[in-house]
Amino acid sequence: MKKQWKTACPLNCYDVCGFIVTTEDNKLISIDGDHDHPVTQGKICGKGKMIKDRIYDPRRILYPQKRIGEGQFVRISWDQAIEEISNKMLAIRDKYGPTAILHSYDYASGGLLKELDQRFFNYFGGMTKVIGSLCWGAGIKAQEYDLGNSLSHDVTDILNARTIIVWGRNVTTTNMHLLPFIQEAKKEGVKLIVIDPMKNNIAKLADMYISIKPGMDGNLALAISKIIIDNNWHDKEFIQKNTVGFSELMKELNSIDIEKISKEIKIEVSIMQELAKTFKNNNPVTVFLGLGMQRYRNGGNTIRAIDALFGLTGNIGVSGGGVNYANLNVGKSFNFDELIRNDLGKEQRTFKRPSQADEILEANTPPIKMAFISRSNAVVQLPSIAKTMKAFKSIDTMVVIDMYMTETAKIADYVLPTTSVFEEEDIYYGSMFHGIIRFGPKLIEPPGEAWSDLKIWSSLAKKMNLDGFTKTIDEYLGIALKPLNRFGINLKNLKDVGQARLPILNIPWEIKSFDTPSGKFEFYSQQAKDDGLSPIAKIDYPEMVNDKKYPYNLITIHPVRSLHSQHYLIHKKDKPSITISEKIAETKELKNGDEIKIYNDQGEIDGIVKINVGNQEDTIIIEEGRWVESGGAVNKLTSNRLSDMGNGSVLFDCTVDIKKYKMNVE
Ligand SMILES: Nc1nc2c(c(=O)[nH]1)N[C@H]1C(S)=C(S)[C@@H](COP(=O)(O)OP(=O)(O)OC[C@H]3O[C@@H](n4cnc5c(=O)[nH]c(N)nc54)[C@H](O)[C@@H]3O)O[C@H]1N2
Ligand SMILES: Nc1nc2c(c(=O)[nH]1)N[C@H]1C(S)=C(S)[C@@H](COP(=O)(O)OP(=O)(O)OC[C@H]3O[C@@H](n4cnc5c(=O)[nH]c(N)nc54)[C@H](O)[C@@H]3O)O[C@H]1N2
Ligand code: SF4
Ligand SMILES: [Mo]
Repeated sequence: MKKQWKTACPLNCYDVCGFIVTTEDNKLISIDGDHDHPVTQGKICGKGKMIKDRIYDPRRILYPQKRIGEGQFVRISWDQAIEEISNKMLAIRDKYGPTAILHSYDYASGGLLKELDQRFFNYFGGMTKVIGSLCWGAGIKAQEYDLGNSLSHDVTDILNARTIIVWGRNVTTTNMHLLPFIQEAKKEGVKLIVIDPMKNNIAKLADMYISIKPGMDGNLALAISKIIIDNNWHDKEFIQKNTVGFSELMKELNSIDIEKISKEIKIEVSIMQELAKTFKNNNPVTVFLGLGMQRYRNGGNTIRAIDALFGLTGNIGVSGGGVNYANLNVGKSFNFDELIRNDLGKEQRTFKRPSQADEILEANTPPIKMAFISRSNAVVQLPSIAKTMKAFKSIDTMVVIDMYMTETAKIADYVLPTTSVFEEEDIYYGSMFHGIIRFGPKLIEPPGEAWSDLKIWSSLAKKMNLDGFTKTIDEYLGIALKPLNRFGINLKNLKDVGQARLPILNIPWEIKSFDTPSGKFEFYSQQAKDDGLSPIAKIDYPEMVNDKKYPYNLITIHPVRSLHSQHYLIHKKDKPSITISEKIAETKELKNGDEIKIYNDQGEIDGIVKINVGNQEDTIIIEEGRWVESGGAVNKLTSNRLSDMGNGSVLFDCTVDIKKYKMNVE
């Protein structure tokens, strides 16, 4: 009999869409949008729909696998897998201590129970774990310095703005459910400004599109701030009552040479003046910050400079304003402390996510003897594939938990097959955008012998006699929801209704009490200074401006058709489009369809030229996520250095050159 279920998209995406899933006799029939979801309102993207193809793909791993040679695996039983892995863990802990075991993970699923992998290692007595982020680390830290937290307005508040700035967020690709709200606001006469090196689809809808040189947004924000102050357009009352460090910021602004910045960032002074005037004539202004623009050496400073612009114009804590970057209070609503029990992991060492390969290779007190990789396709998604491969291959025993033989799984010693979203129960949430959470029931039986991540960790714990892993799923979810009970959200009603709106503020900072040490918005952050950074946002540059060897900036944006590497499993292998500006096309005598190589010291990749009119002149854009075997894996070219703050990545702070090897003769 056909049945319909409410659930959610588990993919690591802004939108965490509401799904209606139809099943019939333990078979998935279709995945559709749920009109009952207040933000996603019945629409979902192709990646969500394609979860079905992933689930039924014949390449799904159905049984535990043990590697017996280069690329060769044999099926083993779960008993054998659990026994051998536990024995190795115990022997390593005895000889070297628990920090000789690395737990490297990312956030591939929005399921709450997925965090229990950390509980496992804490009950084990510790581990080496990864901190920081490939994704948004620098910007999060920046907002913590300025505001004490990174919070977004309820998306409907966009209608109260008079200007919307989409600053480096590729809305139509990465956050498609923001688009209808922008369109509605536009109909009401709200002005849309887009600042991005790429003339993307949201830029094409804008009233004003500003093409900026990559990594230079902070300098633009400071230049606009200076113009605003020179014209006396700043919000003196907000500054006086709610901020600290304005005079120090003023000193930095006074030293700025607007003409020089204009040349460096490739934006005319008149455009900067027009932008500045918007903050006077068309307030309140709200900004949707993307994550791409902080994946540079100076990424944190960039976000601090933009925060400062919004602080000095009083666009923080007001309806229609806001510096929308992340929405961390979503994740902070749950009782993760009790779920994860970090207090129990007595011996802990940390590696930084982006640079973990270097740290694995350098570690000797103790060395890394074993690694667990879960919720991540690290080989493809970490910067510098060559370094990642070298580091992982240097580890005696590597265990990967995944549903597919990814290029990370292929070099593992044990590959453990896990269940997919509809084969297990969980609660789904995301800290990037909205505060609607959903319960996802188990809808179908897992294929073969796939086990949920939780069952894998619980079985390992049982084998090693670690207590703390005997609770039921309901008990774990109950613990997570405890802080929400007083707001009427508990597991029973979440299961009954299917979704709940978290009690987070629609307008963050409305009462002007900030989570900083001073309780105010901090233009000047003593914490930043104590961390060895500039206490205020300053003129700063990405690493690539110093690179004289390779002339072009390479930005490797998130793919339209895939959630990172995940959907490339299904897509037919094709060469990536390499999007270039008109100027590059002219200089290198390239036209659409030509086959080219882009390269730097680290490697090269092939692709097909696509010219995008309006793109920043020296910038090349390729989508990330392609697998190494299909030839377009962009992290062959990226660097694993760290950004200025928050242990963020510098994935976009990358330079390359171009070689043509085949002309398009059409
Ligand atoms: N389809 C799809 N959607 C996704 C994902 C996916 O893989 N596929 N991934 C999800 C995840 S994990 C994340 S983190 C988000 C990321 O969401 P976004 O931040 O929107 O996406 P990115 O591709 O990281 O960044 C892309 C935008 O930043 C611009 N950009 C790059 N450098 C600069 C710069 O220096 N200045 C400015 N102003 N702009 C710059 C690019 O041109 C592009 O428009 O998307 C989520 N949504
Ligand atoms: N060059 C470049 N590189 C980038 C980026 C970029 O913009 N440019 N973006 C970065 C960003 S923002 C991010 S967030 C990272 C993402 O990096 P990853 O999270 O490593 O990327 P995915 O390709 O989504 O890989 C997730 C893997 O987890 C598996 N998986 C899915 N669900 C589960 C589950 O429930 N349990 C387990 N055990 N496994 C599961 C999937 O099958 C898949 O193989 O990539 C980063 N890398
Ligand atoms: S990938 Fe994002 S937009 Fe697509 S269905 Fe999932 S949550 Fe929605
Ligand atoms: Mo991300």
